[in-house]
Amino acid sequence: MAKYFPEFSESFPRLLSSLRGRSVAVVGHARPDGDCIGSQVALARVLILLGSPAVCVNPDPVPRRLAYFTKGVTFLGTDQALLLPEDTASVFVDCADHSRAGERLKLRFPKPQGTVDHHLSNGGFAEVNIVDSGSAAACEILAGVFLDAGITIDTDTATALYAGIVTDTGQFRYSSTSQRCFMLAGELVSRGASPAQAGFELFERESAGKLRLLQHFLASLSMELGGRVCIGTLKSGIYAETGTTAEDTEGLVDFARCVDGVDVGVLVEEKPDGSFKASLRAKDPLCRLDLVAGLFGGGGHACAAGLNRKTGAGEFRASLLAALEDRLKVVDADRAARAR
Ligand SMILES: [Mn+2]
Repeated sequence: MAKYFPEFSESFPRLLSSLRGRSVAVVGHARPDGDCIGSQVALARVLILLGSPAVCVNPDPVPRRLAYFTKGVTFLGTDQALLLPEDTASVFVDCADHSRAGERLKLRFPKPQGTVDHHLSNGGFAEVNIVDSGSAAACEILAGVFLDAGITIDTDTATALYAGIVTDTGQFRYSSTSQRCFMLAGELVSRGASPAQAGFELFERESAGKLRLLQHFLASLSMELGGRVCIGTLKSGIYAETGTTAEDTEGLVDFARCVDGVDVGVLVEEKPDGSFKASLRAKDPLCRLDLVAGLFGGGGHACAAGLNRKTGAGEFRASLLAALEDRLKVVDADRAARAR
């Protein structure tokens, strides 16, 4: 009996049987986070257990703090993945569409056998789409469908899944955190995942440079739209100056969001070539930041979205604030309607 995801009780076993005996690439997105790495590792470990030679493929290296969660699996970069046998199947995890893994991997795996994802904007680009935007994490979906299908979850798989749930729920705080997250986290702990060890690896191993980066970010913060939007910028060259890398930006935007009265926190990272990346975070899913990011070619979740632009850093701040101002008017109208 499917307890956690009855809607996938037919499709997930169908995905597994389509992969049986085949080599599989479990593909994740660029700049991978805990949910991406956790879901890649967990699915690859289960496929290996079921007899399919599976490897993880990611356009970027595994971040230092997530290496602990990769036991028993191999990660390949894009160049190495292009050398995989022609008939290698693919499953994309935590990716709203397969371009999130980069254009070269999209071309290499044009018609994936499966996707396991929780992004609102995932339109279902694979043969079997295990997509639920009501889930806090791709790891929540995987944990549920594994248990529903009676698949054995060993300690290292449980640990990888737990890491994904704990990161994508903001340590069980974000609005996406449901009773199901706690039930599944409990099942994973009963199978050997250690909240203390996972918490240590994820949140208590920051680099000293991260604190210097945080100082720069906090110094750059400015309140906009009457204190409802808080924006911080990391100037190009800041990584070299502080001895950090792009992975050290993880969590910075939460300092912008967590201020009382702020609806949306923003982190803008400027790059030497004039391109930039923006991360948007909201407290309330009514903000639908996936729609705001979509105006600039990005996407994501209602409370967490992002975008990358090649040019236009100069004008971006004003355009973004105009878009957020429009969005917050809709939010205010929605809130007023709910209060009535
Ligand atoms: Mn995720």
